[in-house]
Amino acid sequence: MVDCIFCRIVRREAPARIIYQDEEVTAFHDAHPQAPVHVLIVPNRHIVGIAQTRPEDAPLLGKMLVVARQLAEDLKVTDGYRLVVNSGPLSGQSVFHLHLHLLGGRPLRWPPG
Ligand code: DGP
Repeated sequence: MVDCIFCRIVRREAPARIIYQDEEVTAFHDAHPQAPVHVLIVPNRHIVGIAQTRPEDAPLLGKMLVVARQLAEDLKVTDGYRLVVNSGPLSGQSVFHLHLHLLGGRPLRWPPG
């Protein structure tokens, strides 16, 4: 069993505001929100990051996007939201369990920093 904060959130051993969970993915509010809506969608299975995924993970990755789209609707940010995956230390990835950020509820500048 991997000792990882997001694994512990998935197993409900660490506190988090979980807003969606099924047998494959869990979504919860980010502890340090960068926008009025900032949700993380993670696979329940420990995967270090997008760089460590395999072709067989395509359905799981698709599922994460589908859940993000549905949450964007549920959280009423369909007028503008952004989905982000940081990969590797130069990107700012700080938690090494794959996660998709859903950010919305404010104007989002481009390019990101
Ligand atoms: P990244 O920089 O892409 O690795 O994003 C990690 C995000 O995870 C960051 O926005 C803060 C969030 N985060 C870190 N630890 C926790 C935690 O224990 N609970 C929750 N809800 N979010 C966390």
